[in-house]
Amino acid sequence: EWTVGDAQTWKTAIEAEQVDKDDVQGVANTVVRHVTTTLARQAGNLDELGAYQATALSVRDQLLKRWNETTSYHTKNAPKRVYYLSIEWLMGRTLDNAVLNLDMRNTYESATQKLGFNFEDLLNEERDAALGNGGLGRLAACYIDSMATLNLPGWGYGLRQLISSTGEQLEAPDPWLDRENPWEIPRLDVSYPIRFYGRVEAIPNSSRAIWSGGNECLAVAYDVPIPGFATKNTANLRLWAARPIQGFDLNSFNAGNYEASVASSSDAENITRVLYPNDNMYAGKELRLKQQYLWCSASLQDILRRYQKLNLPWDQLPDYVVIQMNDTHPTISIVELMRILIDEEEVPYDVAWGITTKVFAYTNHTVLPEALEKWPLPLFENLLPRHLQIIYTINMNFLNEVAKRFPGDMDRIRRMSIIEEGTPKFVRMAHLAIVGSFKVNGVAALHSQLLQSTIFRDLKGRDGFTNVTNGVTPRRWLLQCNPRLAQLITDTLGSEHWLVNLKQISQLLPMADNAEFRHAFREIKIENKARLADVLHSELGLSVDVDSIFTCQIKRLHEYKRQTLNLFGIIHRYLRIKKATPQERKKIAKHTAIFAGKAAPGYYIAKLVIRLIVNVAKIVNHDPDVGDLLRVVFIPDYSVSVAEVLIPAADVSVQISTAGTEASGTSNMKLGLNGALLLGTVDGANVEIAEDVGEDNAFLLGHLAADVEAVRYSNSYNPTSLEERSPELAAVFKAIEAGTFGDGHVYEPLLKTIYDHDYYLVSNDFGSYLAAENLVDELWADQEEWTKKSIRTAFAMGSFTSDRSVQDYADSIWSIEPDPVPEN
Ligand code: 6GP
Repeated sequence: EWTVGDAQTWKTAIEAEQVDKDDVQGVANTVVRHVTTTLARQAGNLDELGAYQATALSVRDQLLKRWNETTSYHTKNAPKRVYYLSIEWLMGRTLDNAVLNLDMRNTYESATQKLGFNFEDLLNEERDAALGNGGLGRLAACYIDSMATLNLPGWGYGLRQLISSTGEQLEAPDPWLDRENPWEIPRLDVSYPIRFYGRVEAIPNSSRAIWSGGNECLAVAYDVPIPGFATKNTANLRLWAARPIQGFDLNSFNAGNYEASVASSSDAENITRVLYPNDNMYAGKELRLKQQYLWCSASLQDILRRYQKLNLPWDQLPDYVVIQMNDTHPTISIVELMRILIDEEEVPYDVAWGITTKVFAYTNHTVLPEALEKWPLPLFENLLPRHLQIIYTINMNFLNEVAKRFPGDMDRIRRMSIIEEGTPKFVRMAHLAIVGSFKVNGVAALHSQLLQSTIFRDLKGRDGFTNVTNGVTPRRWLLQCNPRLAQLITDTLGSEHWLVNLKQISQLLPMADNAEFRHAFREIKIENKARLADVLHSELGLSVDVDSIFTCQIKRLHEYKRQTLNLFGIIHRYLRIKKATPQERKKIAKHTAIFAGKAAPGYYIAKLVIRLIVNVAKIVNHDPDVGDLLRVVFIPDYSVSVAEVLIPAADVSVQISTAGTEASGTSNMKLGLNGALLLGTVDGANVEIAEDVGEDNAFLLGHLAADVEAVRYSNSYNPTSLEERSPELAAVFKAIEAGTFGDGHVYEPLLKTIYDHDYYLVSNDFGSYLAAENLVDELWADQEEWTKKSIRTAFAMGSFTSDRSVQDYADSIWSIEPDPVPEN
């Protein structure tokens, strides 16, 4: 197998590099080698950041060996692979996750201890990799963890954004790469040219064309190895960065024009610099389309280059490649594959289309109309002229078929067209994604059903749609964030196998009736709450009572997610406390209401909600009448790492979106897995969660999806006063307007959305929300009962692992098999 040099020398050298997973001294050796060589530092003046970096580099060495073995094994075997295209990858920190997956946590802990450092402190030196905004980006991170763990041959493709503008609450940019990032490997040798703008010349008597001119830049690969849990398999996340084609314009430089000599370089690099900060909201900026095209074109060139090494005809591509599109952001890759096949590989149009539509599958993550991508046609045509031509042909063929099936139904044709008529016209990316994919899926049962009955009603036959309910990785969201609960599960089950087969935790359901187990379970919850309380105290100077009910609503700020309902409930509670007699006060349950999440910079109403939460907290937390009955916490700079501290400490999981709006939700799964009781609407994955944990172990509330439209209509067209819809809410609004929480008029625009129209049914669901909260309080009074329900919740979450989701995709969409790298 050795093609260069002396085989024995290579083998001996590789063996010398092996470190046994229990070899503390061996691990310490590799850490110190990085201290003295890679970092060029001395043992004597090493700080925690340096120690973190050396430790991370040592772990990275382990990952890279496995990564190399996986890559060469798969190259040899050439299995069918899945490529997961996601514009967001919300990875969080890597070190702890990596050592856990490698089963080397104890070894690294001891080794760093012997070198004079506390491993936990080193973990805190790592910056979160925050290449994402919310659910969609974190889902991709959980899925690639599961792909590696399930030994499925697959890669992720994304963008190496340098700055996420949501990095800080105050919208200071988050230059998360300002420290060296040990987890990425620059592959300066893996790069592809990317064209923008330019002109198109048709080639007579063919469907081919030549696209030339315009601007060109390069996409350069950065690889992030992704270890599976308890397997050698290590997947790859390949991120693209834009670079100029020639780094530096020497002519301008020599002519003394220094600005011009660097301009082309920074122009190109700007393409991938920022992460767009919107969640469930489309922005429509040209730079974003550039990002999308650069990422899609580079990924496709990379995928096709790998395929071409097999020397097979193009029509076998779908036997080796399946591309899963995480929402519509990568939809242009459908057209890019067509362009490459037709224009560069000279494949006839119909053959190219037959191949393409067997390669792509599309996951939808939202039914909100404001999130659906549609590009103004002039902008699109200017940037990607050849792609627009191909889209026209795709659309023409598609609409011809529709016309055949529904003769004369012009209305339907207008609704279904990939091009939206008007001034300007728009390219509807979801329509293109559906037409170009062999499978379309939603992310929870209710959501997938709504896709077919509402927004995509006309677009695809029944067998083109399917459902894959979301899941979360139990490695990060239980083992890593809640090690004591993980240990309790392992000890009780007698094995760690549940971590790769989460269904097994259902065997622990009967433990709800075991008093000793309940005690142990509750102790862990209290300890996790104490850990959070410490953080709140040291970071925010706030003291909270660990005996209070910790309610947690942690997600992006969005009107449809209704942080308002929670907040107005808190104000209602505050007013009740203020009025209560000493006798009544004794009956009021203590609450600590925790919010965390970011608002998109331009989302005015969402920012007002944050402002009101923060101002309510200021008043409530310092009001002597309140005592310890109520605390309100807004945690700034929400991140994956913050979530890892919050989730194990939550008693109640607040999931109260207007029914029919939240596609799935995933914090509901993480919180449930850690024993928080669900306080939620009948929406998204709440439906399936409630089904599995049993409705008597959850608190459901609010109008059902089927009724929302009628209530909404009536809010708009047969308006009643707020007082009539909800007297309790009217009282809350009066308190806000009276300036109880500072300038009342500031909140007018927010309150107005509910006075008028109330599109998200806040007033209509408020009574039901308060009633559900009362049930929560009643249950809390009986701690044994509460713990029973908490145990029944946690151990009924076996279906909501991303392993199950990814296996579903592999079986029902991707048709791929595991291909484990042999263990020596
Ligand atoms: C989110 C959905 O809002 C959430 O319900 C779901 O759990 C998550 O995707 C993962 O499927 N959608 C987005 O974050 C988004 O930006 C365009 O959708």
